[in-house]
Amino acid sequence: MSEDTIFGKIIRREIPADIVYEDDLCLAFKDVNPQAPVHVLVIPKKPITKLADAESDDHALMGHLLLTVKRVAEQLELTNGYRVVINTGEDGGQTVYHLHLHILGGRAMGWPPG
Ligand code: DGP
Repeated sequence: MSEDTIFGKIIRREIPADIVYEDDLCLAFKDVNPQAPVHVLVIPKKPITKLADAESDDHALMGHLLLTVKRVAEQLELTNGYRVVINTGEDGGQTVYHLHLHILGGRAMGWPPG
């Protein structure tokens, strides 16, 4: 489990966020520093620090997060495609240590990533 983060405060509604989807297990909200016309984060309510710390008990939750990405992308009408990113640890460029999946869309993405 992680230390509390800014995302924990968003889950508890202690700070505002532009929430686009919520269910019992996860929350999706707009990134405060968007890198594309559509940039949404999907996070588990369980405070898993990072992908590398997910455990076998989290199997169903991890699948739920991916299917939630699909659901939110449909809701946001990203019919031409989108990119899903999980930054993990220091070299992965992770800055908030509460697992999150970035959904980036609304423009063509480049490759390789920086
Ligand atoms: P990462 O670098 O993968 O850890 O991405 C963290 C993302 O979280 C980054 O794109 C900016 C976003 N972020 C940080 N603080 C806040 C916040 O308070 N509100 C929202 N909506 N997004 C935040």
